[in-house]
Amino acid sequence: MCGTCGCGEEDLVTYTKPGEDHHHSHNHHHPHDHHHEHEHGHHRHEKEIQLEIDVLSQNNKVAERNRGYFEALEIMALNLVSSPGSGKTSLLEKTITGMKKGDNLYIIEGDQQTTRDADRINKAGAPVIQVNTGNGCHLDAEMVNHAVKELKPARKSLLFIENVGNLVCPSLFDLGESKRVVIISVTEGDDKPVKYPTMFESSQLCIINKTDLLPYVDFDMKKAKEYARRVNPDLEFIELSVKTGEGMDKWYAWLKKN
Ligand SMILES: Nc1nc2c(ncn2[C@@H]2O[C@H](COP(=O)(O)OP(=O)(O)OP(=O)(O)O)[C@@H](O)[C@H]2O)c(=O)[nH]1
Ligand SMILES: [Mg+2]
Repeated sequence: MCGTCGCGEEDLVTYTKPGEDHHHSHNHHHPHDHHHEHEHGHHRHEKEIQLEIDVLSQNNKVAERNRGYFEALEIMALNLVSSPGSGKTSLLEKTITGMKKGDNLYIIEGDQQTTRDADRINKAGAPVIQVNTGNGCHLDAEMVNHAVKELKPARKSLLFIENVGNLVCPSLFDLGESKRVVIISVTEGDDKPVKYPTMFESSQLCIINKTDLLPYVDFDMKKAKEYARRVNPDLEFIELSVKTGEGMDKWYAWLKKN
């Protein structure tokens, strides 16, 4: 899992709404335990595996509670995952300004540090909360649970959860989302789906962004989709450019039908 990245140091997690001071999350039960870090050998290995199982099963329990909450309020929660810089925040900014008024949008922003993305979303005009994961490389269900309680998304709203930019760890953590959307950009290379299969296996939609740059990069669209279908035959695709707006209509149509 992510035993080397330092994730799980819960004291470092903060929640911030633009214009408010951030606060730390305390008294928040989590089975992460870092005593094992100085142990070595076989014993450590077994303990680490057990720890991973515990962490993921605890996460799944909270994820199911989140899912129940979203279902009860008829909220569609989308978990946006990608490597850093594929254009998640840009897509959300454009979606906020591009969708009709009355479409209730709420955003949870996940990043290791800074409120830069939440500030961008705030400017674009949607309610947002920033979760800073400290050393962590992914959002977990408990963080989303906490953030949702503060954000209080309305009944029948659309909740976007922008995960920490990372193609590996976020794939393991169910947040209770209705759907998972993986975003790749054409500058990243067309072989990402086979190199990081878990993310593509666990997603329902793949957005291929920055198509305006296709003339300048070696990105084979057909190959990228073929690689992705190899790991997930049911994956849907939308090609778009947040920059030019080309393909954004397909994204809005997907949001409407789901
Ligand atoms: N050419 C081009 N650039 C884009 C497009 N979409 C986003 N960008 C640029 O890509 C860069 C990263 O965009 P962000 O929206 O910050 O990406 P992100 O996925 O939110 O990044 P992290 O939160 O750090 O993971 C910015 O400089 C954007 O302007 C696009 O469609 N075309
Ligand atoms: Mg971002």
